[in-house]
Amino acid sequence: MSAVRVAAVDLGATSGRVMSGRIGGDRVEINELHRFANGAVRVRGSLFWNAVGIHREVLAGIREVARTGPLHGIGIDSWAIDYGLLDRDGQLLGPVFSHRDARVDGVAEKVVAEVGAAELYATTGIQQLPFNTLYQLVAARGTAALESAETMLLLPDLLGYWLTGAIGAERTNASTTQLYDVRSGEWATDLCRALGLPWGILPPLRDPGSVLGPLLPDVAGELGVSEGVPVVAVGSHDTASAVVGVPAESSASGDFAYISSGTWSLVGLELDAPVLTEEAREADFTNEIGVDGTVRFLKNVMGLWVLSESLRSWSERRYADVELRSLIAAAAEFEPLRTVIDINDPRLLFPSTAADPMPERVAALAAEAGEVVPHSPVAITRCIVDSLAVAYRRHVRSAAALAGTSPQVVHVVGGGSQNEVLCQLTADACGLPVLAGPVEAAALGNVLVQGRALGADLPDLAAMRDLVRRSYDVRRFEPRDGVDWAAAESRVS
Ligand code: LFR
Repeated sequence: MSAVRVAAVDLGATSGRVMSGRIGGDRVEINELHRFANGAVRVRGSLFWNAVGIHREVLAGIREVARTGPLHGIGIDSWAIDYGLLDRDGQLLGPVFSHRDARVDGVAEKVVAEVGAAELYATTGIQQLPFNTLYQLVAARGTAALESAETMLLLPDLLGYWLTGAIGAERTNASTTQLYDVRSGEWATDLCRALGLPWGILPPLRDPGSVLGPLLPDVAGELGVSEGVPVVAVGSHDTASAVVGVPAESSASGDFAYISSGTWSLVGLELDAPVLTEEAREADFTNEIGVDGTVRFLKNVMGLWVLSESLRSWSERRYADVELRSLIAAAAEFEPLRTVIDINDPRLLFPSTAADPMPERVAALAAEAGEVVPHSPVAITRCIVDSLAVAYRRHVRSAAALAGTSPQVVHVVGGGSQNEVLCQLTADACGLPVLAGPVEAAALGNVLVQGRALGADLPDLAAMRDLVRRSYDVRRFEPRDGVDWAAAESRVS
């Protein structure tokens, strides 16, 4: 068939991007045509996303893709978990909360006391993150917005609704909410009932690759594009799209480990069935749904957030020489594993503020753990990358043990794949080769799933990954000896 050209919207916590993606001539190509800054905004003590502003930027990006060539489809992926509520007229009911808002403090513990951790895991198979949609909804119980809500839409579904008028919940993202029954593939309505949540607000599920519908006539008019342009449900969870874009040679269950590395690091395996054992629950692994019915068996690791929030804090305090590249370069020369901390400590979750800066939190965690306390930006940066590598080692190994597989390679995709120092440390820590890239794996996954829906000959994930391998180079990092990572791991509880 002739080439397919689509708009891929990929939204991250700190930036949004709209790419043109083209599949044709045995290659997939993407071009970033629009990028905008994103971030949560604090209003009267709460943290919100500017959803309407994001919609405006999405429109600007699609317009740019349409201006520069044919437009056959549109797909949207973003971070997971956060949602908007619609009233019975289909209007947004209040602002969209960020999962880093403190309203969820203590809620998970209450829910676990009510329904039991084992029951919760047996149904949903989801890691206990304090901000899961389930806990956000429980925190919102009794609020005017939740009481008058007709529909809950996760962010990419909300943006898709504004483009097409179609209501639904794309499955890869729905599976992250802890409101989804991973065994039956339906919403966990019994769990909602038990917690007094209005389960009727959960919209019908849809599969990645299905079509939401054509653009609404007024949207098409505003964009100056044909009304027939379809919006395709891609793996709308950015991690699901990123895993599609992993250039693995074998797509057999559990054959490769991946780290989708950005604000968060998602560390795990692609499997063909969930792992819901007691051991998996104790290790607190998540079973999210991937494209084509796969399971993303992974662990959320706090990721480069800790470093980017530290950088923000230093630059607000006008420290000299806190530019990322030079800090990372200096950190590479710094004493290895001098300080390691539990990089998933919940105290690192919330944005850095002048009153409670991120670098000081890192230092406090080190002090609490009896580690050498890092003070300088270089020492703190080294502590963060070492601690990330220790976490990657632990989770790659336990994912493999829990799933009974032995991956021989770790693919690192996303923005963090450009951090060569961290990639090398990851190879060293895991004792496995790291293949780094592509940076834009999520956008590629988005384009590939759209491409297939629009007729490209990509029968399965293996075919999609072949195309990525043919189109993008990866960098290989071999594991080096000489540092005792096992001992470092045992220093972190
Ligand atoms: C990554 C990600 C993670 C999710 C976190 C919060 O961008 O989507 O998978 O746990 O953001 O939504």
